[in-house]
Amino acid sequence: MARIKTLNEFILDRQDDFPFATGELSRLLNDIVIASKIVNREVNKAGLANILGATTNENIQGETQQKLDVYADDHFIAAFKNGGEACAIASEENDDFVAFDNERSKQGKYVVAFDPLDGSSNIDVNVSIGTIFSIYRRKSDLGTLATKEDFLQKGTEQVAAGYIIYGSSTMLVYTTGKGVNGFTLDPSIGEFCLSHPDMKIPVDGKIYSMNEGNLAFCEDGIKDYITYCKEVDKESKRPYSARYIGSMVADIHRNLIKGGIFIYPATSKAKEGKLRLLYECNPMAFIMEQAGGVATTGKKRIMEVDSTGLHQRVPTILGSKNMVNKLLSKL
Ligand code: P6P
Repeated sequence: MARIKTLNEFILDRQDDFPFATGELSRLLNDIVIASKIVNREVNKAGLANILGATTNENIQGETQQKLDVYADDHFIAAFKNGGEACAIASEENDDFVAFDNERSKQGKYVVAFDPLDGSSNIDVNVSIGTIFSIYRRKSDLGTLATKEDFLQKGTEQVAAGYIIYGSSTMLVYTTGKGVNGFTLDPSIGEFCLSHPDMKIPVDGKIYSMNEGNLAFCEDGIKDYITYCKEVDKESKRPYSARYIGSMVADIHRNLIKGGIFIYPATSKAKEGKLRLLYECNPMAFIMEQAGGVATTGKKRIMEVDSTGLHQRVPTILGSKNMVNKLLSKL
């Protein structure tokens, strides 16, 4: 039986991937691991604890905050603040970024943007949800308070990105620019263990993921592509399957493994689409490209989009190369 490799061992083994690495990024990734285990514990028993349901608060998106959202946000922020490797964070649940004003954190080399619990509208119906994170080197000087410019970097500047999916099992999938690796949490030992080494998205697929309720408000090229997916080919085989969970982490994770395309485009109601560049689209784009897929706004590579705001939205098309290229041919 092959020896189990834990995420901690994997991170340490790969530390040499970073020239002049002195372990800070490894420790930052471990901070994420710790927080994800705490969140996982609560997500798994959300139905029992009085942690289900929504608070009376709204986040900057105008979305009602689910109690687990707030719980996850608090614990990830605490992990980053106590870990000392990050000098600041930006979160979907916080209007502005949070610069940690203590001497140790001000020496932190990194900033982290994250969505603590993406897909949270699915919490009460027991559908998979996830955490998405994106890590940048700070631009501001060590020893000073972080600035907003530390976050307003192109996706190509990310040093690491990943997600945790709280589903039938809990997995952590991440990249540091040297491929994508997936780890499954073994509850019996409380460790994430390497289960999906060197993940690659199939170059083609038969799954398209889109909220077709928005189709009437999309440009004709998107409509044409969805029509193409539904056309019965000459052998009258059913060409494609529609799979849409409404939880980005779950939809992307499935397509990463099986092949597919995820589409959240601009509409006449939302000119820049719905998904956020900083803590949803850029990290997922980094993962997708590192796994051999394509990540585009329909006009340009997502990771080349200029970052102009913490909660900036972009049209999002992610997935198997051949499927994305087919869609792009119709735009
Ligand atoms: P819609 C969840 O709220 C989220 O941010 C993503 O996880 C998901 O892909 C998308 O929004 C779903 O949006 O409009 O289809 O409900």
